[in-house]
Amino acid sequence: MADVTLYHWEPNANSGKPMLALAEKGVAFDSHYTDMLEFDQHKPEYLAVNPQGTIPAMIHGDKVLTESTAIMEYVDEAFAGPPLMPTDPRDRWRVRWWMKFMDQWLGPSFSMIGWCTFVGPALAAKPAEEREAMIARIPLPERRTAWRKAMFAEFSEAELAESRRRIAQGVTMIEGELGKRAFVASEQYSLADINIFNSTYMLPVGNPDLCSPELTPNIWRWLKTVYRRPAVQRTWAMGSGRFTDRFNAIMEDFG
Ligand SMILES: N[C@@H](CCC(=O)N[C@@H](CS)C(=O)NCC(=O)O)C(=O)O
Repeated sequence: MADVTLYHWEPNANSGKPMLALAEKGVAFDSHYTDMLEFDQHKPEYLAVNPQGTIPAMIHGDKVLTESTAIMEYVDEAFAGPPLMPTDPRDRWRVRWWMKFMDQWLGPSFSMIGWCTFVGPALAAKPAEEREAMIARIPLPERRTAWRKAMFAEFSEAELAESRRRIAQGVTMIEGELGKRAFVASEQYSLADINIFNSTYMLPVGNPDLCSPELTPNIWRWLKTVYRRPAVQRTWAMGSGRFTDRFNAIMEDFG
């Protein structure tokens, strides 16, 4: 046992990043499912691990590690197993370029649309005072703002339109890269693929107008290849299936 504990939600977005990296490396970990919709990430037990109140967080021995992309890089360097960074400097640059692009520019747009279409509505049935109390417990002011917008449907049309624009542009860019090589950043599977896959596998479900075998054949090939990796299958078995079941069904239909 590698003495690793991971606090995570479903195997997608930021939580899915260290989950998939650990699985690729063959590192067993103690899984703490932290239910975002129950606001487990703002409860005192979790704030004692990560005072910022965001998931994921990983404990390795006596070290507490936060920030999903930085955790993946740590996992790749700290454990044996197949390397998740290429060796060529330009390929390594490309991995870092895409992870920065995802974390700073495209990922937040996927997140905004997800919060608006899934997270907010999932909590809408709770009385307004209960939702206010949940918001009051959030440690970071910017997260309080985001949660308020999600829970009270306050994202503006302009914000949503910008997120949709970024997602459409991001899909075009990823499709272009995957036309040049087997994986996003190099000929080998890397942290960039893990990062991008976690935010894009729902595209065929939520945005069939942007991502389909006909519209984005390169993304489709890559989605199928990544989906079939044993590490992905093992990791997805750890989730509730809330998101992944719908993608599984599409993969079965289209093969
Ligand atoms: N930059 C952080 C962001 C973490 C983050 O925002 N995680 C989301 C889940 S994908 C979260 O904790 N949301 C719940 C909240 O903000 O209360 C990372 O990459 O780890």
